[in-house]
Amino acid sequence: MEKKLNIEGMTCMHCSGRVQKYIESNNAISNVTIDLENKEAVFSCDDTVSMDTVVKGITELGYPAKEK
Ligand SMILES: [Cu+2]
Repeated sequence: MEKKLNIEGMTCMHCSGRVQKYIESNNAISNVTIDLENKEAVFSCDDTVSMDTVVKGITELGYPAKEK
């Protein structure tokens, strides 16, 4: 299924790259796209993925995230 997150605090390609790397480190997630301008991450995942964990992990990187 496709998921969308709202992610605050990304100011440049470096930030979006960090977030992208983090999300891609989850093997159950694919097709990760980060939209810096719209503060959005879109990706595909199966239902084994805990969105709470993903959201918390991104937030702990310094980019407050929430599910859209
Ligand atoms: Cu940055």
